[in-house]
Amino acid sequence: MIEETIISRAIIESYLNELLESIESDVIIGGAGPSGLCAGYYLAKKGYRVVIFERALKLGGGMPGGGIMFNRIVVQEGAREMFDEFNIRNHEYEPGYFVANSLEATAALTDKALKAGARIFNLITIEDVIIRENRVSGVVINWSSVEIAKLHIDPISFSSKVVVDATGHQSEIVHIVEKKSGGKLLTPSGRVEGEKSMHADVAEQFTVENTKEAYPNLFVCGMASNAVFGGPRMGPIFGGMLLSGKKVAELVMKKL
Ligand code: 48H
Repeated sequence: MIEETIISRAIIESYLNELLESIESDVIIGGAGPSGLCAGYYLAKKGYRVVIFERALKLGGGMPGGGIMFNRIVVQEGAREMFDEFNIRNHEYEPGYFVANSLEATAALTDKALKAGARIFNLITIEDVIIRENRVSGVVINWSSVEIAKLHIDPISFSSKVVVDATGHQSEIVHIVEKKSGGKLLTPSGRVEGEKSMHADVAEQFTVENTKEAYPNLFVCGMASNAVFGGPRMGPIFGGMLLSGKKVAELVMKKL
């Protein structure tokens, strides 16, 4: 006989235990798009306590949508080893251009990050940060449904040694810090420089080069790097996102 109350208890207890264990961690990553998942995987694999908060119901950010809803992505020469690392099947379309199914890529990144030990909480939005002595030391979260319904309900806080903004084009966490720190970011102007128009070749390099600390203890990766440091966009080529996730993991490990 199946008892409904046991199902309820199993879900509530299991989820709350994991949430409680996540109140203090090494790294909080905002956003479970390709760069955030990739960063989470590399950090968790090395034994760091990683917590990822994702606003949406489903993971993958812009990846499952491929290019204009055609569920395919491309990576360039130099990023193909990332496909190998995550066991994402692909083929060389033209020399140097590797194409893969974006749903398989999303599933593979998610599976690897979770199995490496990253704790992923979907349906949760980071709406603020904790700053102590001019350093980011955690995030403030609420249910995404509270945000969507515009309910006046206070959030709760989670602390970590480092925070990674992997929230994509909006670079939401850095924007919060910019607003509340009065423009003291580690960017040329001290503010968010803003994303520029499409230029895939430049953009892919820019993403990786500008994967770095944007405020003490707050790193950016993926599309947030371009938005914060003023680089162009690149369309549905994802090598830069994956390499950026890997790079931010390495930088965070050095910092910790
Ligand atoms: C919790 C949040 C919050 C928040 C947002 O957009 P993403 O896929 O991000 P990246 O940088 O890993 O990948 C970018 C890529 O998908 C892309 O858009 C490309 C390559 N564009 C090129 C172009 O020219 O357009 O994922 C970010 C994730 C999303 O799932 C959001 O829901 C989530 O972050 N998110 N989660 N708290 N405040 N803000």
